[in-house]
Amino acid sequence: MTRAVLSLGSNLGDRLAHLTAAIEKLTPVLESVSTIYETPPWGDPDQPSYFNLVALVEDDAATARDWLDRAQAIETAEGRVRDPDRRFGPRTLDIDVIVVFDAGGRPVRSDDPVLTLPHPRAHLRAFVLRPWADLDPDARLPGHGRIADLLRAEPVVGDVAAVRARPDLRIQSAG
Ligand code: PH2
Ligand code: MG
Ligand code: MG
Repeated sequence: MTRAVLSLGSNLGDRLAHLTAAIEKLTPVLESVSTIYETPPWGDPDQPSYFNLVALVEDDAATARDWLDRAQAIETAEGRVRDPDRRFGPRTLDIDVIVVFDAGGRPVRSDDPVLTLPHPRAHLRAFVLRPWADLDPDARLPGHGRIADLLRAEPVVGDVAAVRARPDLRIQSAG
């Protein structure tokens, strides 16, 4: 059994529909899913706000690479088009693999630029940490410590107030 923490985001088109479609596709491996948060765009301010959530997934034998391949297949199905000139630009659906835990519960470490694990910027992103804390306030980001502590620390603490829970938005899961 391997487990992964996935960060999902959408800020183009029907944001709720893209997230809903992604969660439906993940249903067979889905352990839990956070509330949706509406979040200001990070890194490239000239774009609409995002809907972000975090999902915990688990599967018998999925490798870290398998989780990335699944994430990218779902992005493609939701019409993701990559703009090489706007690394942090708008997107219909983004699914980032934040951490993978191997069968022994140990975090997988990788410095492969295609899939760096744990995700090298997750500890700086309120839009990842805040929904993750909903699911597991005691969770730890390997190399950085407890999520709850990261949310209170510089430089994230200033961004947390702008990350707004949207409990009015519900993912209607078919499963
Ligand atoms: N993703 C990005 C760039 N900026 N900002 C927010 N709020 N949420 C995101 O998911 C996001 C972003 C690139 O992946
Ligand atoms: Mg991303
Ligand atoms: Mg991505």
